[in-house]
Amino acid sequence: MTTDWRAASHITKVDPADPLPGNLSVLGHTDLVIVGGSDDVTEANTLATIERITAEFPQLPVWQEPYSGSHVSSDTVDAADRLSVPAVYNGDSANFVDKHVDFFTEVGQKPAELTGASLPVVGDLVQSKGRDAVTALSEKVLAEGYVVQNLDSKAAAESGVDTLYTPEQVAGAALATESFFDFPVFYVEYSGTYGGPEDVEAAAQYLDDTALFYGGGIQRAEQTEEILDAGADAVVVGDIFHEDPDRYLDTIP
Ligand code: 1GP
Repeated sequence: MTTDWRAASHITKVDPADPLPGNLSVLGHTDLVIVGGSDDVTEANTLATIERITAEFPQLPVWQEPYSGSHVSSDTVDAADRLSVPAVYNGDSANFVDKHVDFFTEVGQKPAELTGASLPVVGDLVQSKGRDAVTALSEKVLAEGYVVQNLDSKAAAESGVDTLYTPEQVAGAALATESFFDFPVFYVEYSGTYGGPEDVEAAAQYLDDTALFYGGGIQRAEQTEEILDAGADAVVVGDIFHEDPDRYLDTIP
């Protein structure tokens, strides 16, 4: 485990809508936890999941990856180290531009929620507290340039993806992520199926400062190694953590 996310090579994606394994000790072997899912996510289940993990592993970085502003509150912003927000290149335009403008519009308009319902609701105080809360959120936001490469995944349905990118397009999206958008993370997402190293190799050639994450279908240490050898900074392991914590341990080299 490392406390610097930029040094992470093994990441666990925890779905707040799925039950956590009874014994969380396996998370002692991962470098970063991302709490997010594509179905039935709420602010309450997100917060409960983050708090359960940070209570057991106070040094482990934990990010919240919301797909709606309704998942975000001052409590989740306080509890998570970062708020990672996917921008999906091969999704519909709503998932690259509109959704994010809507997200920040919504966040900017809910100072009372962000500051907590117990605060006295008096004009300037709430407004200034609200602005502080929005500022705190903005400081934690981290954009992820995303390419979703499994059409059958919930991630594809959620982000309006109906076309896969060629490796050349993945390389172009990676180059744009670092040189144009300046996002700190580029994420090759095969959620639910193992995509192999080809897209990772294509993306890695253009990434120096931007971290390259690969997620999807990792079940064995050999796959983790293949993806890291292809140039990824980190693999993201999801389903198997919920399904079988013993087999999850097999994803760690
Ligand atoms: C999902 O990339 C992650 O967002 C991990 O994928 O669930 O297939 O491991 P899996």
